[in-house]
Amino acid sequence: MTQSKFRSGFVAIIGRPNVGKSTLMNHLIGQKIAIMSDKPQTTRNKIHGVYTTDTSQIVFLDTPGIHKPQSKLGDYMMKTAEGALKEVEAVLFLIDVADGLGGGDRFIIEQLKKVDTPVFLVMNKIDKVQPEQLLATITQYKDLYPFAEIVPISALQGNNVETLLAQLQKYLPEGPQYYPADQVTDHPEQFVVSELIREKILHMTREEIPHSIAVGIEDMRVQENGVVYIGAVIFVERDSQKGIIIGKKGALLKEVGKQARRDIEALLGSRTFLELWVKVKKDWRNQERVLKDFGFRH
Ligand code: GDP
Ligand code: MG
Ligand code: K
Repeated sequence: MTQSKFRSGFVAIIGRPNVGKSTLMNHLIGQKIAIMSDKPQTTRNKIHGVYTTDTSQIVFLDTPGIHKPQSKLGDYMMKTAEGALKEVEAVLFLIDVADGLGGGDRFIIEQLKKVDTPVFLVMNKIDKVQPEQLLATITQYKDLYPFAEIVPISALQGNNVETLLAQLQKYLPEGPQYYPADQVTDHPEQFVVSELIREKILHMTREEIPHSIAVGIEDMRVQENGVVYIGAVIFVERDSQKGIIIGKKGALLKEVGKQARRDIEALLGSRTFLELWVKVKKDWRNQERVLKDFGFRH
C-alpha cells in the first residue's frame, strides 16, 4: 500500500483593498490557527495565516507591494512583490464581482503577466450579484489573462470556499508541515526567521543548492542581557551540499549568518545572536518522522 505524502506550500493572496482578503482568511482559518504577527514586517511577505489538514498545509501570504506604486518606494515594493509572486505555488487574485473591472485590477493583471506562477481568479461576493453579472464578469477577466482556475465564492457566507481549498491542493508539492496543527503559535517570527536564513543560502549558493533544504529553529529566546539568542539548523540531503554551505574555512556559512542576522534584527527590533549548524539528513522530504524533529515547533 502506498501512503500519500504530506503536501505543503505557500500561496499569495492579492487584490485591491476591500475585496474581502481578510474575510476569506478569517473564514479559512477560523479559530483553528491564526498566525498574525503585529511586529513590523521587513520581509516582503506577511504571513496571513496557515491552513492545516491531516495531509496538507497551506501558508497564506499577503503581498502588499502588488498595488499601484505611488512613489519610488512603491517601485521598489513592486520589484520585491514580483519576486514574492515567483516563489509561491499559486496566487489567489481576489476581485469583488459587484465592482466590475477597473484600473486597479488591470494594473494587478499586468504584474501577474511577469511571472509564471499559476493564478486563481477568485471572484468574491457572489452573494451580491445575479448569475448573469457573474458570467459577464468572468468573460471580461478571462480575456485579459489565462487564469489557472476561476472560482466564484462568497467569503462572507462561506459559499464555495471548500472548492477553492480543494483546487489549491492540486498545486501543492510534497513538503514539510511548517507549523504545528491545531495550535496557535505564539512565535510566528520563528518561521520568518527560518525563511530569512533559507533565502540567504539560496541567494549565495545559486544553483548548487536545491530548494529542498530546510531550516529548523532549535532555540529562540531573549537572554538576560536583552539579546535574542537563536540556534538554527540547516538541513541538507547530501554531504557535498553540507560542504558547499559551510564554504572555504566556513566563509559562506559565516556570510549567511551575517546577512540573516541583519534582517532578523530589523524584523525583531532587537539585537540578535545567531548560531547556525549544518546537518545532513538523507531524503528528509520523504520521512515524516524526521520532519517532526525539524524544529517546526516551539
Ligand atoms: P480586504 O481589504 O480585502 O481585506 O477586505 P475585507 O475582508 O476587509 O472586506 C471588506 C468588506 O467586504 C467588509 O465589509 C466585508 O464584510 C465585505 N465582504 C467580504 N467578503 C464578502 C462577501 O463574500 N460578500 C459580501 N456581501 N461582502 C463581503
Ligand atoms: Mg484586509
Ligand atoms: K502568471
